Amino acid sequence: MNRSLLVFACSALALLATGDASAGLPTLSGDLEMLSLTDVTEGANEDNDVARVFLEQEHFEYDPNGDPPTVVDFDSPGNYEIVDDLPLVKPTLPAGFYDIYFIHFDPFDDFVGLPSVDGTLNFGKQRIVAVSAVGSTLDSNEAAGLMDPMVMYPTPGDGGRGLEFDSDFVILASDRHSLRVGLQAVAAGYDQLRVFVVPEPSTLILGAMGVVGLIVPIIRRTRRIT
Ligand SMILES: [Ca+2]
Ligand SMILES: [Ca+2]
Repeated sequence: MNRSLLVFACSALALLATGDASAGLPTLSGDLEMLSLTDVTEGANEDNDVARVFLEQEHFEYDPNGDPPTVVDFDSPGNYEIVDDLPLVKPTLPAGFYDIYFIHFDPFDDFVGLPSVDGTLNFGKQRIVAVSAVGSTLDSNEAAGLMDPMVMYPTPGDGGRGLEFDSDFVILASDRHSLRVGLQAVAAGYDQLRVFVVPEPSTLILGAMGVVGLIVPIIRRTRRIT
């Protein structure tokens, strides 16, 4: 009896420790739509009214000692509305296991007016670690393998793909659970971002503590009985 309870406790702890690393897809609101894309080059998936979001990699292990180094555009909560809001030196992405999401907004090139979208991704129990939103940064991520190998990406150096931090904006919430994006078409350009998320560590620890708290008294009780 004790033994089977211990096995159960160990299995539960192992499950919590290794993760339900992905706590499910983010909840989207506003002009965002979850849609897997296989081609994010300009013109391949155009829409004036919605930006597409998809999971590029799930639980991807990035190790800067083994993989090519890569950078991100910001890794701190805040409002990024103008170029000066971005850090002067691009932060490097720390080692870790990431779920990586891609956001793609590409209006039709013959648009009238200025198509724009505004929406929020809420990652629930996952935490946003970093965001890439400049073309050269997105290129760097892809060169380091932080992308979906089944997706066709823009040619490195394609300046049209990143955000313009005067007409576009990104807000990373202070709790790191949600990201708001406001994207606007400029000429024939398009807007792309990459978001790196990890499970909230506190939920794993609290979950493991909860299991221990439940199991230990049961084991003690059965020991007394047997
Ligand atoms: Ca276009
Ligand atoms: Ca833009």
